[in-house]
This record gives sequence, structure tokens and C-alpha cells, in this order.
Amino acid sequence: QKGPVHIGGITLHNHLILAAGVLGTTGASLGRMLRLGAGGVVTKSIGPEPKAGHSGPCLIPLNGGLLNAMGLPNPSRDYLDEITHLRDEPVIISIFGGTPEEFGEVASWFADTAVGFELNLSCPHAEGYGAAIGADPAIVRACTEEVAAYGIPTWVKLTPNVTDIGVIGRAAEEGGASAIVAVNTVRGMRISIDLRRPVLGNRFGGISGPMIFPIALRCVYDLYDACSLPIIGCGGVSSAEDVIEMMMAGASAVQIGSAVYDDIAIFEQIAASLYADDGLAADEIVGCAHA
Ligand code: RRO
Repeated sequence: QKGPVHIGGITLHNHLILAAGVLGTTGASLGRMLRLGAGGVVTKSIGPEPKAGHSGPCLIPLNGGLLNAMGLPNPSRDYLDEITHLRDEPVIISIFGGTPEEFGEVASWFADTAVGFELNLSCPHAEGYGAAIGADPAIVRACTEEVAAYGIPTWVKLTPNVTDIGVIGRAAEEGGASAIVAVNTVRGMRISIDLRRPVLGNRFGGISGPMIFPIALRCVYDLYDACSLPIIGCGGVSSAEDVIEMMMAGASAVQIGSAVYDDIAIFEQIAASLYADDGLAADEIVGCAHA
């Protein structure tokens, strides 16, 4: 594996990070992904109150992806107990709230121990959380300011479900973000012809997996032009070639989510190819497709 890399204020074991929400509900599964070669891991999003999540079905397979409406299930403050044993590891705490103050409150619980935060301003279907706030530059800026005030590296994860993602990225930058993560899931739905109703319990959800890769890539490309922060590419990455494409679009690192469900060893496999031979010339390729 690669030696340490420094991205957005956080030291990672390599350029490949476990995306939020995937195997992030327990500290044990996060620890396992680190042992399986993840350069860093992001937790399931933690909010101001414990939440059970939406009624099912919550996760359905698509051709080339997944559609989910988990509904932000999380134990809130009790999550601290899950990750105390990972104190020296690159565990990035994903947090959400309905207001800037709620983001600040959740951040305060973890401020003594966190190596970094990732603000989830982008859940595509949660009422009162995420989607609406992630589309409003003033709110994105205010939420970022509340959390960045703790002086801990603060990554901001954006939604692709906006007209101009560059405007939102700049708002995060003005709020003091140390990196931008692009993107969360793409809003979508399926309908059961037999039942004559939406398949998901929540009706709408977020699409992940290879089918959204070109959308995520375009968002990273736009953000590279719009902002001067490091960008972490996320959305449908499932091969070393995808990682390189993301980097050429402007990503300094990538996150991998849905692909982990198909292959738990994906981090080691991608790393073996990415760092083979002379290694990865990240400095040369990041953003090179803009020349
Ligand atoms: O829990 C979810 O339903 C969820 C979240 Br918090 C998110 O950020 N993105 C997503 O696709 N699902």
C-alpha cells in the first residue's frame, strides 16, 4: 500500500476512503475496513437525536447501482462508544442536522477526539434534513462555519441534486471547509407494477453505484473549476481506472461505497493496481483533464 497521504487536513493511509453510510454503523466494521486496506473511513451520519430510519423496503438493487432510503438511522451521541477504540485511526465522523446549530451541537460531542468531520448536507430524501439545506448556499456556509469553528478538519459532502454545484462548493469554502466531498446519492425512485406503488417505503431515495459515476465525475470537474479546496470524488467508483478518471477531473482522493457490497476486498484490489510499478503520480494527474 501507499504511504501516508495528507488530504484536506487529514492524514490517510492511502487515497481510497470508505464512503459514509457503508458499513459505518459499527466501530467493528470500520476497523475491519481499515484492516482491509481503506486509507480512511467515514462513519454513518450521526444526528442530534437517535433515529430508527424509514420503514422498508429501504435498499433495492438496480441495473448498475443501488437505490436507498435508509432514513438516517443512527444512535446519535451514543455512537461515541463505537469509535473510542479507533482513536488513532483516520476515522472521519459524518454528521447531520436540520439547522447550523444542530450541526454545531453534534460536532461538539466529538470535538475532543475527532480527526475530522464530514458534514452531510446532502441526504436526498430525508424530510427536514439534508436535501433542502444542501441546495441553499447561505445555509451550507452557516453549517460549515458552525463546525469548522472547532478547529478540526471539516469536509463538506455535497448533493448532485442541484443546478450549479460550483455555487454550493464555494459556499462551503467561504464557511471554512478544508475539503469538498462530491457527491452524495442522486435522487430517484422505482414503482412496483404489481403493487401499483413506489417500491421504497419512503417512495423516493438516493441512487449510488456505477450508474452515477459520470454524474459524480462531472460534479468533481465543475467543482475543480469553481473552488480552490481539495476535492474528494465519490459516486460509483469501482475500479482503479475510475480512481484515475476522478483524479484527472480534479479529485485529490476518492471514496468508495456501493462497490464494497460486491467485494469486501475492493480497497486492496484497487490499491494493488493503482500503486503498482512506479506508484501513483497523483501530483501529475490531479486536474490534468482541465488543461
Ligand atoms: O440514511 C440515508 O437514507 C442516506 C443518507 Br443519511 C445519505 O446521506 N445518503 C443516502 O443516500 N442515504
